Amino acid sequence: MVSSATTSIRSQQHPLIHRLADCIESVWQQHLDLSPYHLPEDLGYVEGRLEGEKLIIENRCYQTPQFRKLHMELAKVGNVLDILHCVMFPRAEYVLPMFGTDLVGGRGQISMAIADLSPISHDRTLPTGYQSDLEALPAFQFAQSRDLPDWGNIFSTFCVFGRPGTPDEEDQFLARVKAFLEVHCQQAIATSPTPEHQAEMSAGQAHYCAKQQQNDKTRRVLEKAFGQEWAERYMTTVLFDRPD
Ligand code: BLA
Repeated sequence: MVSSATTSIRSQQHPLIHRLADCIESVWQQHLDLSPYHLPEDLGYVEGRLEGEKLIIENRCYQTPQFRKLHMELAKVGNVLDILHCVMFPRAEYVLPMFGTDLVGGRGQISMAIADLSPISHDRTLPTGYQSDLEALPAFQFAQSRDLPDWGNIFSTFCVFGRPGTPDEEDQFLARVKAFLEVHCQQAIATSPTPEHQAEMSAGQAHYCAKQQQNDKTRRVLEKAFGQEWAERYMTTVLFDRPD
């Protein structure tokens, strides 16, 4: 296993992943006041092997006044698997939902794409500003949509989940994620901190992370390449760490 700084692997990934990675960073830069967020030294850039193929993981991480961590991960297993994973973790003093997206593809085709703004407040509803902004977006679901696994009851009714079947659906998915990000950034910067909600939001975020840690498909890829202990550490400290 080697760790080092490197240039982005997105130029070697599926075009939809490359475009989404660029889109996420440009919306963040345009709307938010980004500061560096330091991951554990050995987990920023990681190489391993999976079934004879080289696995590369590249992480980008920032923090802002509203978000304790903005994390985007790009991963590549030879030419067989391309992954984009991104989560925006709010600071618990802010009543904000969790943004998350995950794209999995390989051999020129995206097989699964998901994006959501997931409520984590006690009543499991999105703040009213989000609700009205999201309801105003044009309807969109993949023609090949999928049912969520059991742990996926954390996602909202606005969740988009399935397989993009055409270039047009890829474009629509990209536009939807961009709209989620823009709504999220605009709502977040207009939100004032309310320390009285801190315990509730912290518990909600911990619950979201605990559910995501139940994703056996992610865990299996990481376990096969790096072993069980490493996968557990990575899932609980980098992908879905709970707030303090
Ligand atoms: C599914 N995630 C998957 C799959 C793989 C990964 C291989 C199966 C694809 C399929 O069913 O077609 C792998 N994802 C990874 C790996 C990483 C990763 C290795 O991020 C990181 C190194 N997952 C998230 C986030 C969401 C998410 C933020 O990381 C949602 C906001 C969802 N991924 C998600 C869901 C599935 C999935 C719902 C389908 C799970 C299932 O069908 O059981």
